[in-house]
Amino acid sequence: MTPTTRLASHTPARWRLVTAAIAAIAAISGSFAVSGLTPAFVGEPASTFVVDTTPAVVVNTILETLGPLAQPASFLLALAIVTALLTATVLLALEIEVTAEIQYLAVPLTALSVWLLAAGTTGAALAAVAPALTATAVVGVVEYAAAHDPLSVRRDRTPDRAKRATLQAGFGTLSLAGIAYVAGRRRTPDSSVPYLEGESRPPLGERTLLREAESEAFDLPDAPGLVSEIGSFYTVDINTIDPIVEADDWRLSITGAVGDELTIDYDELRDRPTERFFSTLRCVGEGLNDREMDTAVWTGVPVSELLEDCDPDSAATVAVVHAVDGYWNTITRDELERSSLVYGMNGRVLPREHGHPVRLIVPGNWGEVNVKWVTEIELAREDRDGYWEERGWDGTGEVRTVAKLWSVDRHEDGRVTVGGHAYAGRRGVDAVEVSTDGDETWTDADLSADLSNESDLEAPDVWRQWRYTWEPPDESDVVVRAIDGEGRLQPEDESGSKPDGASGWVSRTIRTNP
Ligand SMILES: Nc1nc2c(c(=O)[nH]1)N[C@H]1C(S)=C(S)[C@@H](COP(=O)(O)O)O[C@H]1N2
Ligand SMILES: [Mo]
Repeated sequence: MTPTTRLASHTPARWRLVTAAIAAIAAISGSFAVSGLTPAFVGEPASTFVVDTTPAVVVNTILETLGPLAQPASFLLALAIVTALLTATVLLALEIEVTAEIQYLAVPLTALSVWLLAAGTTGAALAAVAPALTATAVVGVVEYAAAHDPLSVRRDRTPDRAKRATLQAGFGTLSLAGIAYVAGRRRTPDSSVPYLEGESRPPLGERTLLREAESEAFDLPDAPGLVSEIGSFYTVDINTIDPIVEADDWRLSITGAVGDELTIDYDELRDRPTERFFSTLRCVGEGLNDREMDTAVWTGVPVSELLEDCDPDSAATVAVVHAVDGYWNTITRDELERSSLVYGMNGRVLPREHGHPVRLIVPGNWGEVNVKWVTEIELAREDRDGYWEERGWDGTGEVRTVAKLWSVDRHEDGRVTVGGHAYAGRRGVDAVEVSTDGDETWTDADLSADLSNESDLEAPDVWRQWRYTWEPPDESDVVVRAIDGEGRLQPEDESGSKPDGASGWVSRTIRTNP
């Protein structure tokens, strides 16, 4: 029996599934090659979906168990969802061809449906052509091979050529994925951001602060200086792919309980009086000795400067700060009055991952209130839960005092230098004490200069480094604790980070010959 048409769909059902899956991967690769990690990438809506629909308890458990791996894990889950959706779409096209018995029908159907899916979810019609084309190419190649397969018509033989074509399409797609990865990385907006004022170095004010930080810093192996480099400065946010907001499109509104609402654009913000200052950020979700704590020189405008123009209601005791990514948080009116809207970081334009073009910096409070990609400051008369407060955290207030042990430096003469960073928000750090006998006796560590007086800010908020050198016996139990500027000792009782930040003293056993 010789059929008059030889449909690709005469291949067994499992090969159609394999073909569809390969087409799906080709589509994702094509999309990434053209769009990179931007909102036009087909993976983006799925990752937003994953973030938005994962219940709070699950998010918290994942964050606690996976820590820094939580973000890549949720991205992989998003990619798996897109792969499944695209596979189903292409498979449907192939099955329709089988049912309709119209040769090559799956080719236009794939093109149309993949495009619709990509364009519909990302909203980027033009960029959606890429995944549609790559998926269609895979289906087309397999169809063609099957149509010219003399064996596929014989029931007792597997359709070898179609099978081979499917495998080849698979390998082809793998190499496409490799090329797409390289191309897509290039399309992903560069994080090596330009300096403010478009010069080849930081502007004078920022340069002075950066130089001061550099000259005062201890050189502690494995630990940052007094200012963290962009790129190694930690990032925490609810997005798997960060929003891209062009400075020209950015607006900030001050709304709610104000006499006159105010909307300001990027140029208008940059025309306002500028201040530059050190400020340390620390995430409330951070483990006691973890590294979600960093310091930068920020450049921006005091929020009080803008509030003067909009006549806030005297009963407006809080401000709800909103962002492009749907994130929001609430701070008190006092905290708002001493916050800044910053557009510069370490003398550079504020990078995308830290909230480009403008974020809020609230000196002394936990990281979560330092809203990135800020769009609206809504004054209100009553307190309201923020994004993380709705999820059981209590991390909008002042940071806890902490001394980190991040650096262990073994010298050739047998002595050891331990060191790290201590931070107590606006209270400042007065001393760091070290015990090398597990909490029996305590000695003052060396402290790096207090940089807070260098900033333009009235309420400085900056960490200090500490270090201590001694000649240990074979093994010593090192414990560190900070004393804040109000003379208060860092509390010893241990607690995890949820809901209001990890507590306890960092300790570590140091062996001379590890
Ligand atoms: N828009 C927005 N702002 C945000 C977040 C977010 O998810 N979305 N995360 C907050 C949290 S939890 C922290 S700790 C800080 C981290 O700032 P960084 O990424 O610049 O270090 O940003 C805060 N601002
Ligand atoms: Mo955070």
